[in-house]
Amino acid sequence: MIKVGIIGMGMIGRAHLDALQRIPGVEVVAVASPNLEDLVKLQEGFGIRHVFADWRELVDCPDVEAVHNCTPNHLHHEINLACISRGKVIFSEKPLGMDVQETSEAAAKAKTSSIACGVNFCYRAYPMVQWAKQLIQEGYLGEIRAIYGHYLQDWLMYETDYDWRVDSKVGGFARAVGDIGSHWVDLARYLTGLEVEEVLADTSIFWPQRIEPTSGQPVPVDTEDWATALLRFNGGVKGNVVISQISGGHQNDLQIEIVGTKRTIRWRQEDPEILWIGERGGCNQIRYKDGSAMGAVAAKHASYPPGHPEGYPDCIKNTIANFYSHVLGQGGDFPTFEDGHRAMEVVTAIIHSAETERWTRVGGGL
Ligand code: NAI
Ligand code: SOE
Repeated sequence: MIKVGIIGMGMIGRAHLDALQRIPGVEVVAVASPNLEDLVKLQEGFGIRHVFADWRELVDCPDVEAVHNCTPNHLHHEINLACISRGKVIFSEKPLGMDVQETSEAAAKAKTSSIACGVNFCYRAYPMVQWAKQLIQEGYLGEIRAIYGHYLQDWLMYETDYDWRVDSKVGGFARAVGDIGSHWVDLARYLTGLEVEEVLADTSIFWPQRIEPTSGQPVPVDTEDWATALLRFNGGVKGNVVISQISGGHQNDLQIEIVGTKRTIRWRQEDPEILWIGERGGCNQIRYKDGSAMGAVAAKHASYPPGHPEGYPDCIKNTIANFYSHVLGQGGDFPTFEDGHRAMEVVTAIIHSAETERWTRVGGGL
């Protein structure tokens, strides 16, 4: 059994705990978060050996072999590097760091270390995304011409909506683009194997101040609610993406459409069991998850039979299962720190392009 510790027990830390309990060969032995009272409830409820108020104690705990970093963004880098330096497996939440300086350092350290280092770009691991990737690799779409889509949310649409992500010191200089745009970019890269080379972007802060709930007072906001970006991928492939956290009615609406010379496919996170296939003169199709008909890799990501819907907790579980399959030497396709750095390079170029109102080249990886 690989002994795992989770740092940060908010929304996603609990999702990691849930996922880890569904994966053979791993055992959660420790959790860390500032609120010890909550942790004690988790300890009793799930039989977790150690609880720590300070993440450093968890990283130093000799019982812990692998760490899941589920803290707010400003803590990702320090914790990830502490794990690598202690030889502990690290699975970090996204974004990998606050800026490209941090993400390039983390990716470089991960590359030269023998430690497994993963980042939770979880949307890759839905069965229908896996199947879409397989279809693209087999040439079912023909040559790729364009990639476009959006990632829209509405949970920050009012002036009274507030979260640590709004504060650039905690969330980073890019909010909507870093928080959710990074997922879209990762998915585009993962599905097609293409890299974004240049961007031309426009961003908006629709709420230059928001009401901070603890004080009830307005505070200035310096992170974007919105971005539109034209993208140039390598090989002349065109793209565009709309990223918004103020679009009423869109809760977690990530959509990606890929146009090839033969066919087009579309996948949408809020209807994850469906893949739309468009074909001129070919009766467009809506295809549903069915492990028996999708090919071995995609089928491995479907834990239940057709007609038994799987969703967000399952894609987290699949992502983490793939990571531990790699850790256990059984092979496993998972998002690496290099992927985390690549996504941050695109995020940075989008914000820079909006500031300068110019086409901006994206850094070229490590
Ligand atoms: P959250 O605000 O719900 O939870 C953050 C947790 O970290 C809280 O329990 C908080 O007490 C804890 N924390 C704060 N300071 C800490 C410290 N010094 N040491 C230990 N714990 C500390 O936030 P949420 O939504 O869980 O997000 C956390 C991270 O996960 C973010 O980086 C976010 O981008 C990422 N995330 C990724 C998702 C994905 O789909 N891959 C989904 C949701 C979040
Ligand atoms: C909030 O915007 C959030 O939880 C992001 O932090 C996640 O990465 C995304 O998957 C869902 O929305």
